[in-house]
Amino acid sequence: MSLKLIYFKMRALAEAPLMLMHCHNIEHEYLMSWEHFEDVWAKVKPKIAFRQLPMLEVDNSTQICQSIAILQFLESRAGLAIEDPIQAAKSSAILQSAQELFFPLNPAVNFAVGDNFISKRDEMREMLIARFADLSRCLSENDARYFCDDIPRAAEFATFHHLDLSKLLDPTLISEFPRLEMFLADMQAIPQMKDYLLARPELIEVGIAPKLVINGIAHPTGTQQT
Ligand SMILES: N[C@@H](CCC(=O)N[C@@H](CS)C(=O)NCC(=O)O)C(=O)O
Repeated sequence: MSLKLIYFKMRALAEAPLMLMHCHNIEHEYLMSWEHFEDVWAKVKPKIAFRQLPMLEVDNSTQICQSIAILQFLESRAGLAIEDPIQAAKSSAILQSAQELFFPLNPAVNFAVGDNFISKRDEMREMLIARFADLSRCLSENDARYFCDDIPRAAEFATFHHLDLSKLLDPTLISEFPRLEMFLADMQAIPQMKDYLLARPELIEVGIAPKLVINGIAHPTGTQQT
């Protein structure tokens, strides 16, 4: 089965699928929208099921959109799906709750600058702290390393991404939650995760002029080829 994940120059909704594929040895290609479609986003957008990316293309034919659907498909592909319906529902609830952190956290870190960045950061603080407290409580409720057991699944990769990204918004937020810090450390200690985090494009100049450093060249974040 061939898998192509299509996205843009952003550190956002492709992170969790990429981490899951790296950590669970799922072969894949990661392509920018303009590489895959050979056209500008404005022309591609109307042809995509929900007019947004990421999208996972399976065997050059089936297109899976919506990041949660992509993650759940990859989870099942990796043989990670939880059989017990109660545990599966719990894991799904955590995945959805983590993904709700996407907005406004991810756009702010990837795109907001100057006073706009500062005001967005301050406005979302209370919401982030409340959701971080929820996630921390879910982790503390069992004796396992992660939310259900000691296996990192979609819920864990999505949570990792948003918590990790929050450090670029305000590194003090996460430091109020030692259980979440421990979770991040456990995830970072997974050998393939370490490799992925070291190799991925660095996101620089957050809040000033955000750029991703791809193959040594700093590119402004966005949906356009540069
Ligand atoms: N609910 C969607 C949200 C996808 C989304 O917001 N994608 C943004 C990039 S992060 C996008 O495609 N932006 C370009 C556009 O809307 O034209 C998901 O989880 O996949």
